[in-house]
Amino acid sequence: MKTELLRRLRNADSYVSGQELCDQFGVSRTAVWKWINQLKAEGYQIDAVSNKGYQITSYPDNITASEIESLLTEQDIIKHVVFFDETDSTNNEAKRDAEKGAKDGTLYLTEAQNAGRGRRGRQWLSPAGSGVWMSLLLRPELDPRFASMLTIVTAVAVVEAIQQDIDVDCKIKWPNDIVVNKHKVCGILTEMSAEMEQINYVVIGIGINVNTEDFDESIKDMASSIYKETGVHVKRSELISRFSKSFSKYYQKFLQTKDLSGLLEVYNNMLINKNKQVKIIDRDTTFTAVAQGMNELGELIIQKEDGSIENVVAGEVSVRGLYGYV
Ligand code: BTX
Repeated sequence: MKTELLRRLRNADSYVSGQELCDQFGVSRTAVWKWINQLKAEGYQIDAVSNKGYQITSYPDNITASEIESLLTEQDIIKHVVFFDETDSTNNEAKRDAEKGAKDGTLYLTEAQNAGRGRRGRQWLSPAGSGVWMSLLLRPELDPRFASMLTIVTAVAVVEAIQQDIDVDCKIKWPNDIVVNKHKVCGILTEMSAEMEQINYVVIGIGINVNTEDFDESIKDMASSIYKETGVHVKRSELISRFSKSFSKYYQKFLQTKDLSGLLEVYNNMLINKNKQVKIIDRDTTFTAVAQGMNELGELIIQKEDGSIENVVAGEVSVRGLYGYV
């Protein structure tokens, strides 16, 4: 009921009368009043005027389940939100729940992670109150070979969600680091459980440094936040809602084609490496090439110094700028 009340007040142009709320939800005025007080305690400023009713005048930077769910519509990929004040890792939460049968479209979200994970066993620092640390559980009918492409779909949706709200030059470092002014503001970790030809579930973990002001010594040279780079405080719930809408759009395209052709142009326009010289770091060699763009399989097309064209695969090589991370 809290979600529905929040949605009703959020979507109203002006005051909503107490009586209307009682009728809509089939509860007493005292019950409505209690829910209003709960919202106030969570930081929503609500104007209550006799004979007029209630109106929200200011929203806190909350990422509770009811806050996120009140922003979703039928078209959203996110159907249900599970929120934690703190957890080890939302990817772990999603995987634990998936094993117990949790549904496609469930989002796991937390204020802080004490064991946030990056790729290949790396750590993802996830302090309280300033970031979006979330994992989306999906159960696509898809050959497991294609699952890693979901990371690319996610990267495009995150960039679109960030750029819809603020004027910022947000880019993707192939395959899926999201950077602003050459600093990493978001990382994505996709994990999967599958049989030979069928996916049981995919968990897409997304960490976005949104309003972070200070970074740990170990990452402060390469990491940054949207706030640090732009001076703009972004409401995290609205960012998540925009992400959900963008992701839903590109995910539908992806499921139709089972490759990245539907978002190739968008992705390549976001690619910071495009037409730039990069260092390709292979298991036993490092060489310089020009990155030409990504193909529909998610591979990076490069032109080597001898003029030959090659496609390199994420996971087998990594890419750096000539003079640093980007
Ligand atoms: P990655 O392996 O590309 O990045 C990890 C590396 O990034 C670390 O080794 C460190 O150098 C740097 N790093 C650590 N924390 C941060 C940070 N907050 N901002 C910028 N750089 C950082 C990227 O892995 C995948 C990250 C996914 C994180 C999400 S959060 C929700 C979900 N739960 C979970 O445990 N992981 C995912």
